[in-house]
Amino acid sequence: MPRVFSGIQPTGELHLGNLLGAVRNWVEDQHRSDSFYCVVDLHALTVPSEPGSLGRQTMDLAAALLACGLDPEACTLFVQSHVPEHSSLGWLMQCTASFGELRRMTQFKDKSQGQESVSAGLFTYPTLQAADILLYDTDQVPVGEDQRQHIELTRDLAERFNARFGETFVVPSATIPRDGARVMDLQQPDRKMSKSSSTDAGIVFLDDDPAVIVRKFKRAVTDSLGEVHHDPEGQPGVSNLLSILAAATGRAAEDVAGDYRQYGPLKADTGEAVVELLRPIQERLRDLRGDPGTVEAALRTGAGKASSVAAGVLDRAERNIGLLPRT
Ligand code: AQP
Repeated sequence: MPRVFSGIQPTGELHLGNLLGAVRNWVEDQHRSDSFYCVVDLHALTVPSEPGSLGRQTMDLAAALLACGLDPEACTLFVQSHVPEHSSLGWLMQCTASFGELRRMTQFKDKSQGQESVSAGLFTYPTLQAADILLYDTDQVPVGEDQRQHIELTRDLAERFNARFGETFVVPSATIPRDGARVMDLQQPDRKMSKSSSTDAGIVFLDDDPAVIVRKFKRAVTDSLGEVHHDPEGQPGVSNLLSILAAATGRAAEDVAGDYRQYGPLKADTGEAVVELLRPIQERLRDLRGDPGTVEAALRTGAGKASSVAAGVLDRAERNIGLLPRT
């Protein structure tokens, strides 16, 4: 079975982009791969947050992932800081990457823009992400389109390390879905839907009320062309709706476009399809929020399984790079 690894930051509530771009594929992969899914809380430290909120957000995100269908019997779900090997290998990766290649990362440019103070961690976090992936001898990394550049960097670092210090890491590949790979903000369709957007109107959160979801789609920004084509460059708002409807109903966006001539019915049907997609997830999430013991137990088991793999790979990397073995 291929080994799969992916992670998600507890920087806010899970949204439709996270679900369609990544988490839905994780749920499918857990039955056909040896899958490791990680709530990457150390990555969340790279941007400022309310003191004391990170633990709560980590628990809530873990509950949301279980509600989406991750099954602790079928996959390994854990919290990054519970497996200290991530930080240790992160340092080896920092020393493998160059300043120039980190400076080229577009996510760093996006996230640092306009910030008063930018942490060194935000600059180096792709090296910790590389460590996260490489620690599990990962074959495939299911992610949204925005992560493609970071997975390319991970591959480069693995190949460089292997060439300098001998075969150490499996070189992973990204798996990116056809529809839903880049869900755009409903109010600013030229920007990806993101937890940290300044306004909520363009983001569909997993536990938004059905009436709120329908309203957000009704108010989605489109254009004045009055035609329905899947053309992300020319009609970004309309194309985003088509991609979401396609991803929610398992059809191709170009095919869905043929069903519509006006924007109103497209918005209404997309809103309804998303409400139906989220309904069972919301029910499970309500139950899990009232049962923190179940979430904690899943994370405890997951950390144990993850540590046993991570320890072996870190040991291999430390020996190959030449660190003195512990006796
Ligand atoms: N809009 C999106 N469309 C498709 N996929 C997306 N992903 C994120 N946004 C979209 C995918 O979700 C996974 C987890 O991402 P993350 O939350 O760890 O980090 P992110 O990509 O930085 O997501 P956000 O929402 O934009 O968070 P903030 O605002 O904290 O930076 C990844 O596989 C990602 O591709």
